[in-house]
Amino acid sequence: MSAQTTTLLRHVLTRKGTLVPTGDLALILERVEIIGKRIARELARSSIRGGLGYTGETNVQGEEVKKLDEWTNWVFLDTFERGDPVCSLISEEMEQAEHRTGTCGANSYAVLYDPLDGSSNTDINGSLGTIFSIRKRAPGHGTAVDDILKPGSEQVAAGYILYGPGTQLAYTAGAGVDIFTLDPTIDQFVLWRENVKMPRRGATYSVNQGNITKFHPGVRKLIDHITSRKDKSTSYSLRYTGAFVADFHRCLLEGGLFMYPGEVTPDGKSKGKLRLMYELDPMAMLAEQAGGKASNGRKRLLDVVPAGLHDRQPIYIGSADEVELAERMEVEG
Ligand code: FBP
Repeated sequence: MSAQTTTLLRHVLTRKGTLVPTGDLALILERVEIIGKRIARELARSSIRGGLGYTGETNVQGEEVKKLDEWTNWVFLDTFERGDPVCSLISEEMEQAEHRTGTCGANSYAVLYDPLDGSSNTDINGSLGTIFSIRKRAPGHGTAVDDILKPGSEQVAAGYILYGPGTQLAYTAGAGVDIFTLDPTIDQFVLWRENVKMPRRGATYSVNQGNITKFHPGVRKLIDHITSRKDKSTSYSLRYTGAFVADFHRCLLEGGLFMYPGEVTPDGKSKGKLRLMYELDPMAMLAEQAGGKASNGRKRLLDVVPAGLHDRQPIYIGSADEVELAERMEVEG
């Protein structure tokens, strides 16, 4: 093993300027790392172990639950069984928060997560992800969550794991974005890129264009403009994997724009599909830490006050130039 190899734990313990004490951060990310390895291992063989398909249940989002959605949620609960300093777990797959009252000391945290992002890709061996957000808990909060229902700017750390040809983990704790690759020969997440900077402009956009008639006309105006091919700045290519984590990862490395606009409803309002607290806020923190931007089409995403644990918002995230262009085009009216 080369001396240059920096494992995730070593990196966290030596990182300066983080929003959360490195000791606490190390204890939490050590658990996240285990979760990533358990999920990556299972995804590699779930097709031959009856792990694909649906459970027959419907989740709090009103979506049919995939067996892997349920199993990956269980992996979080199981791995954070002894979760100190984490005392609350909030999941896309659970209506209520799960509290570990035994570990709610003065210095405790909540982990908000989407255990399996891109669920429509599970049965076609497509890219998948896990998204996590870490927030500090206020002392004496008990089982209430008021202290968590705050703007994303109050997160102390965030990240995701991408299950693709390789498994990669990206995180920020307020001191830049770092990416690690799971090296199966030593079963360790090893540092790949440090202090990643998102290019100010990209050449790709990601959107489910099949929904174009449901979006605000500003979205069509934006897409018509960036694909009008008048010059280099209007010659974007469409890339859409069906997994937010994978599309965001491309923006982080190569620039570009991911959007999941609001679907205009008869009352003229538009509500996005993606969930604010455990899908959008963590990615927005990563984007800003890498020099990119994130907006709900009207304002900075990290300033949005959640209406509830499972609140949804439209999202425009990626390179600063493209997000600013989307806002100027009034994509959400
Ligand atoms: P899940 O967390 O349930 O997978 O939902 C999120 C997601 O799958 C994103 O990863 C992806 O970008 C989007 O929904 C795809 O939605 P659609 O199929 O409507 O384009």
